[in-house]
Amino acid sequence: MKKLFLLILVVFGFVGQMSGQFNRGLKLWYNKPATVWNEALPIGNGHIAAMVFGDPKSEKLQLNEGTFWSGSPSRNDNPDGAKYLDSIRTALFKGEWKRAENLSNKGLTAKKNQGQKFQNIGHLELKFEGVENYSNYYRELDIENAIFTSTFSANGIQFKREIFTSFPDNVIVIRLSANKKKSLNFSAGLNSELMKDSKAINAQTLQMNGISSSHEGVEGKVKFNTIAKIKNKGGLTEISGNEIKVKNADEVLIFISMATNFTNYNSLTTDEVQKSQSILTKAENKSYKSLFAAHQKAYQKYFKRVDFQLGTSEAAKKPTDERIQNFKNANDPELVSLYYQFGRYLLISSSQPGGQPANLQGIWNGSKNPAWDSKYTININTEMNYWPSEKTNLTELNEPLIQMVKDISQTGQETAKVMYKSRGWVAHHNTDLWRITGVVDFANAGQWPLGGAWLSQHLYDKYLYNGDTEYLKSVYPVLKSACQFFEDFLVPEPEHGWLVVAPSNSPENYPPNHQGSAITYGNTMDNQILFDLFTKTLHAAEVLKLDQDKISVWKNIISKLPPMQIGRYGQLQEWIGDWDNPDDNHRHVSHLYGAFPSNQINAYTTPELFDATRTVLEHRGDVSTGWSMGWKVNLWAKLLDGNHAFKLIKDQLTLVDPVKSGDQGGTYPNMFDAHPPFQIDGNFGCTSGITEMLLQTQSGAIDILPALPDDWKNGKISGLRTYGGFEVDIVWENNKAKKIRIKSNLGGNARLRIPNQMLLEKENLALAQGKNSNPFFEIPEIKKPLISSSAKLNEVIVKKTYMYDFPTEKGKTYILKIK
Ligand code: FUC
Repeated sequence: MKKLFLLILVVFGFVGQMSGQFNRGLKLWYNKPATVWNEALPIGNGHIAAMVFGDPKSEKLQLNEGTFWSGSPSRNDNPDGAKYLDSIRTALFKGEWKRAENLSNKGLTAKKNQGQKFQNIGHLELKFEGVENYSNYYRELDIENAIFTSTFSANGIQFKREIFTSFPDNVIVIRLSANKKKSLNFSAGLNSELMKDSKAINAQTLQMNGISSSHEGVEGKVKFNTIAKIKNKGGLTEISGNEIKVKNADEVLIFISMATNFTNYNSLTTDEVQKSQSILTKAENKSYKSLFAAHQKAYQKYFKRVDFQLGTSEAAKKPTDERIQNFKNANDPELVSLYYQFGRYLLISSSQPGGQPANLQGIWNGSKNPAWDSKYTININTEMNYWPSEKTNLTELNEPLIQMVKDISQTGQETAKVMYKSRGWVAHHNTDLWRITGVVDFANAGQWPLGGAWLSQHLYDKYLYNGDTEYLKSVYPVLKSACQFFEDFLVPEPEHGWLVVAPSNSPENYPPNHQGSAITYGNTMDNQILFDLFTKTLHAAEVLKLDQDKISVWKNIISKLPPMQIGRYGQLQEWIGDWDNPDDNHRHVSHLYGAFPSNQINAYTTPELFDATRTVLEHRGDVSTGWSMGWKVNLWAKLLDGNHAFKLIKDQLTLVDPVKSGDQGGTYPNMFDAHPPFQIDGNFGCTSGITEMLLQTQSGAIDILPALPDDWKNGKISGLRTYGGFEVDIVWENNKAKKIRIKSNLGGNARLRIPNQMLLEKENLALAQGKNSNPFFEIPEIKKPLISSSAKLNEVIVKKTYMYDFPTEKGKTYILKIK
């Protein structure tokens, strides 16, 4: 007892000394308020959200509602598509690239509507009196409890602000307090840069409503209603113009409720005023304590499933922005675990069942004209947003993505028919709230009909984690219909007769010497995605015992897809020809899709392709836009090179000026990923990548610590999920796995690849032999690559590992210990 007491004293004494605050491990904190958006801190519940600035004199909450987008129900298919398709293909197969591009721009690209934009609702501003000369300023975002807090003193009084977005009650709750009665004096107002009506409807209630922008020929019809209700203890409130004045209050609670008239992608029939009022009415009479307790419980249900510790160091005593600034040269392992968990925090806060999927900025956008409309770019960015969801134990958060894919599997049928005379459904490289599926922007970026095929695989992959055939049945029609499109759309190319996607591009890269056109056919990524789509759909049909007649059709298509090719520099070719330029450092590494997120390439069964993947990554270099670096963390992990993956994390955790724009990616002071500008995919990509360094599930086994950097000597992570329904905890010491805990949720063979020998409950383990009998770990059989006679390949040397098999029973937990 005495020892324990001493230990507690030491631990708390030490942490307390650090800053006067306890447990900073899961906090972003600063010693000054935010002056610009990329310093403000995000809170949200997947439906509504805010960026909190924390200025003592003028507190600002920039507000978002997930369904507040420009425009109204709309489509954007180019109706001329079917007339142009054949001539585009003819041009392509003759190598008339520019002509193919011109024809695509004319006949396939949307005529007007290039997709709508996610818009900012506006902001709540609280202007305080008597706090001009403040000191002892501190603000934090506590991601363990999903709450913002700021504290400061002025005139000898200590002030505190606590702000969170309640998950169960769907309101933003603000508590303002001070350690002396009658100290709170401020005025509160709602404002927006959009057309609006903002007023105080009584001395406690502010209301603002407005309508979204018209954009690219689509009339803005999304109406929003925002209510801020002020409840004061002590003092009084009064109307002052469009604002409310609060005088001499002891404590104030403010509730913000927001709603729009959006019902679904083709209807705007919700009564936004009634909805926002009823949300508010349900919440406003609850106590702060009970609101917070319910919020914390709902949030932690997700957040606490994964715990990650890499240890701490002196560097962690500094404010978060300084830590990011110092990261490259300091030993600050705790910043990695914080950044990792921040990614999970962001997904929990921006993607909740019943809401919209996380867009390019999650759910946080301070502008009416955000970059790339803050929509869904589905040639990498939206997919990347959801890379961490299954493996970091957040499976429920996929629901909005699944719903969106189901929606575009409907809207995309007309696109398939009108533009390509094909059955099934298709989506290109963007979609939005209205589920557009046509070609946007210009052919060199937009003419990529694989967006739906890629997204569909997230639906299947969820099944690999949960083994739930009822669930699989519910998404199977989407997969089948995606295949149906390509059954009709694929054409044989003239040289080998391979079935190819034409026209297409390899997202968003230009092959050299192609007349400045990116329009091509048979690109490596397209072939890889289709290989996965048909293979997965085929497996689904087998599991569900459906469409047996389709199996031979799909097998036949798979056999006619182009194989992967290794070009003259030993590189995995991006295109059908050996056209790659080794000096090209384009941010997209589309053809490496086969290595990650797919599992067509790995060290054990496809060493040549593994080596060719590494060659591409070396050619492309490390530093790039935020999301590109996030992808590369995953790729270096898949290449089993933890030190290189860690180098990329250092590149990504480079502080970027919150105001200036540039072309170098990194991290803003508020830990948001900088493309630049802010784009959330980099956050999610890196969280996924760190997981891949510690645990992989795609190479036929559960790979323990496959890419552990030398610097991460000791650590532990718990609650990760793998294919086949396993949940895994790992403790490592001196770069060796010390203890592994595996919970089996589905039963079946557990095959583990581990860097050192281990015992199962003190018993020796059988070394694995042959194919893994667990069907969820099946590695697809791909065609042998074609290799250029000029290519010099390197031998693939993999660190020694031990591969064990042991049978598991559903519901049981197994402990492995170092031998
Ligand atoms: C794609 C990328 C850009 C950016 C945009 C939202 O076009 O090539 O880098 O991420 O999406």
